[in-house]
Amino acid sequence: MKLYYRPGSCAMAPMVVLEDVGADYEAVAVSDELLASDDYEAINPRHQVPSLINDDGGLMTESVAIMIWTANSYGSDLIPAPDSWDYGRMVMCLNFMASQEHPAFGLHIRPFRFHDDEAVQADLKEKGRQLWHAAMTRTNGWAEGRQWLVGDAMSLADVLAWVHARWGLRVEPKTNDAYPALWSLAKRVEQRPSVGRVLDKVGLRPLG
Ligand SMILES: N[C@@H](CCC(=O)N[C@@H](CS)C(=O)NCC(=O)O)C(=O)O
Repeated sequence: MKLYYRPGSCAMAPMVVLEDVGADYEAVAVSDELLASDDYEAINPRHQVPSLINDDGGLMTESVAIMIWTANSYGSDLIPAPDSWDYGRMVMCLNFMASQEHPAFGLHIRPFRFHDDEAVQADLKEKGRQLWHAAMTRTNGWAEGRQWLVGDAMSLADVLAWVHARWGLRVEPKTNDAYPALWSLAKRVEQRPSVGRVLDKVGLRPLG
């Protein structure tokens, strides 16, 4: 299998799961040139990561789908039993982060993709910042007073929350100042050996 990723991106979340279950996969770093290329468009028409190609040439995109498929296929303690309340809560967290936090972050860091006028872009950037904080406030609330977002054990939800907590270092006020519960959770996630291996592979430093 091949996982196409960019360092720091949402693709690090499925990469952690592949690494954690010991899957036989190749991590392919996608440069700006490859991302924009026709070759990559054939893999991912939206020119985004992650993209997972399986050994039969099958394609899966969407971080959450790849995480859930990997955890279920290989067996993982990062995914609760499918008939449990915790499973539903885990999907709730994943879906919320992917559908609310992620687009808000995109609007904040790349407002130029949404409008050509620079004055409008400045407004959109600020709106993205506000939407990001509204979503992060909710996720941080789920983390308050707990070790993990769901139940008593680390799950896929914590892995994606870790990626987003790192993104929040690029939004004012930053995660470490504004969201102490999420910040502590992100640092706990980094104690997992598979997460350390992914940071090494993609060339990023652990959180201080
Ligand atoms: N809904 C998709 C979003 C994928 C996405 O936005 N990927 C970003 C990285 S986090 C990307 O490839 N950005 C490159 C670009 O848009 O130029 C998912 O969760 O996998």
